[in-house]
Amino acid sequence: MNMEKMMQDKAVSMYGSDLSNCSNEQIYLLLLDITKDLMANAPLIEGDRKLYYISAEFLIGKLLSNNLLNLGVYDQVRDVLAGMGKTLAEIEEIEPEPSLGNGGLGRLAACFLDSIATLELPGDGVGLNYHLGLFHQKFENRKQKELPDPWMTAQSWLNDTGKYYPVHFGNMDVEAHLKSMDVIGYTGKKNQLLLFDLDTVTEAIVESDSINFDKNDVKENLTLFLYPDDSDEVGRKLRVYQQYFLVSAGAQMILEDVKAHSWDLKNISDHVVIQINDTHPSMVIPELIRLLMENGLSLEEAVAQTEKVCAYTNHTILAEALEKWPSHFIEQVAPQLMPIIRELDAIAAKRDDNPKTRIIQNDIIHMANMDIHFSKSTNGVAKIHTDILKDTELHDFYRLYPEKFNNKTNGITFRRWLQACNPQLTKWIISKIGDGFLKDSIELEALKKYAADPECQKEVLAIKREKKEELAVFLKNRQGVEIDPNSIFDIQVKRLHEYKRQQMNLLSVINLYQEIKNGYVPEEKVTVIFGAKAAPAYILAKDIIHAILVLSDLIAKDEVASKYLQVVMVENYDVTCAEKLIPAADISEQISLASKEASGTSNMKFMLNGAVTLGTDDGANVEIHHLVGDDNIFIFGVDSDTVIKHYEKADYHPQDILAQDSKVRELVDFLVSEEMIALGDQTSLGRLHHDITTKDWFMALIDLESYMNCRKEAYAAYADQNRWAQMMINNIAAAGFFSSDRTIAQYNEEIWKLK
Ligand code: GPW
Repeated sequence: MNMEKMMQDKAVSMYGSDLSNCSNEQIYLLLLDITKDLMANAPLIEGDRKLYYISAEFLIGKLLSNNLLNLGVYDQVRDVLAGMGKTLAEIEEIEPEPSLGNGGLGRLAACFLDSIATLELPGDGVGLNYHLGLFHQKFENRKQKELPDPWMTAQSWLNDTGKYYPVHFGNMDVEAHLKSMDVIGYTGKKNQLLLFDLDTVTEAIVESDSINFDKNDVKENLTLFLYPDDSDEVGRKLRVYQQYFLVSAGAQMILEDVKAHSWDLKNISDHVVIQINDTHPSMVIPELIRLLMENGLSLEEAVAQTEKVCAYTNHTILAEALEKWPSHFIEQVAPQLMPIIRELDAIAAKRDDNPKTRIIQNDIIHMANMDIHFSKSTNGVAKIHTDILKDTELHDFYRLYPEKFNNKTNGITFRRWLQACNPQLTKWIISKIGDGFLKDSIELEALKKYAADPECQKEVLAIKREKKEELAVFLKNRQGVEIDPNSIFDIQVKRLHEYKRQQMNLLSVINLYQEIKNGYVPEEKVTVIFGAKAAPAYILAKDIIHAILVLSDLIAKDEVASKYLQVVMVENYDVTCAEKLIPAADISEQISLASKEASGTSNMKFMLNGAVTLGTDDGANVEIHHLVGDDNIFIFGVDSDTVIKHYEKADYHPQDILAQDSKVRELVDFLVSEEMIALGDQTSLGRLHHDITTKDWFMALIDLESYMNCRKEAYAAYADQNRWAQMMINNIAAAGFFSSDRTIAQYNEEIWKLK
């Protein structure tokens, strides 16, 4: 096809003007139109068995480049734009990023949709269409402020199916309105992302300049935000309304699909598999049973089919993240589910007399327990995570159902996280080993033989340098900060959580700052970059953001320290930002407390783009470590067994470390030093200091010393640029395992069995 002519014709038909006179916004809209047309004509992936990936989040990111790439017209569009003196990146700036996710779980769902379509497996995403997203993060007075994140525009990737499904809540009936987006795979065939919405939702009920709204008015607020504040009861109940809305509409749509194919509902498990993405959509189990019974199946038949249809993915061992709802919530929101949940609880009791595996305990419904009993599969998301589930967290269930447990180490789509965000590196790889790795990622291993080649080392260093310069321009435009591409880019980007230990990174930066003030002259300048949103009700996480922002300014104001050290916190970290930060990173910070990060996925993205990991043996880092070997990674810290024992014995006390180690004491006390308080909020800094010195639940201090040493080693290694480049190439070469195409092939072989 002649892309230039298509674009010209569109310019005339849409604006009555020549393409060369179009603004960037006009070009974006005409490309959106062309791309949507091409996708509308792409064949749907079909088969006699279909997957529904049901999830509260789909963190899909901007779609223009990705869709052009998968349609095979990316290069043509890029060339037409180049002829006009424009880049795709410039045009894509116009596109708003859909705000339909929060973190790794949502981004994983998006990578999976890309791989499912690329492997030509029939599988749709099922979720909700949040009008104002999670929230837009702004920094004000060095603190996080949350604002609505309206992302929907008149023209967008979203299509209206015109379909509605009735959802019956205990106190009202509503109509779920189905919207959809095409999900195009790399071979040009498509699935759908199906998103339910409610027409009566009113954005105007949200206060201006905050994310507050009347949480009682469900008809007006249901799909306003992802994860409404759950620090009070109405907020928690609103989450349950959202969840039931999703699963009830979703299950009805699935049954409609089954009937449209003339498949027999009594054998629905021959034709349908539902992957439950953590516990937010768990109520799909009793809802599906209820609907099957309405369609004539007996309770026994409906339960047996549902247990064969559903599969559950666990993404955490943190007990507080495993959802539990008081039964009176369900009684109020979806009373029709309670008799079924009670039946399921009775069946569970018959299967096991262990009270810990019961679904209802003290009138609280344990969603994960329901998932494990009534799904055919329970999987963890990295080897160590699945092992911990089997051995510790879910051990009672593992004894009951050993055959249900399996591991599916996470993956990332190389289309977005290499080809689209790092065309320079992609081109370089192709020049060395050909383009076979784009279809079969394991072929990246062939790069290994170039790791020691000085010419290749020079080439990858030059590409990294170019990406660092691109990032510098991006941050200057986005946030007005200037960073130095000559410095080491040491990056930690992920949701803010104590277990991820951004506070440990902060303490280590304080150490470097103090050393410089005491006369130490680092060999290389360092730019430490953070990006993280904190849940609005998570006070301590917001205190950590505040401390980072205060330290950032403190260092910037210091004439000597600022020569060698800069701390930047990126505002409103999102997928768009990640696509700029990750290709520019030298060091990938993956420093969670061992055992706590189920997998992590940015670790894989960084590695693929030639950053070297500085991290603990946790989550997928363990597998990265194994693949690259000791020489191509910086690992520190206590291991997961040690951590788990500390929790069992309750014998970790930060006071012990503080009493023994005066240096650590000094670093922690710096949080409430005069210098910090002069720029910061004493209450917030004091609260953080108090927590670290008295609780430190996620043990930042246990690894601080070894982290600081390891970080120094990494900086020293960087100074030897040849050795560093060798590590970079070895990391890229070993990243093939982490393609989500591999992950999805495993889900399909072992759980879904599509095609
Ligand atoms: F708590 N993850 C996430 F397990 O992003 F539900 N949000 C969540 O709510 C949860 C997990 C939940 C992340 C994990 O923290 C991360 O380790 C993992 O890589 C990612 O899910 C995808 O599996």
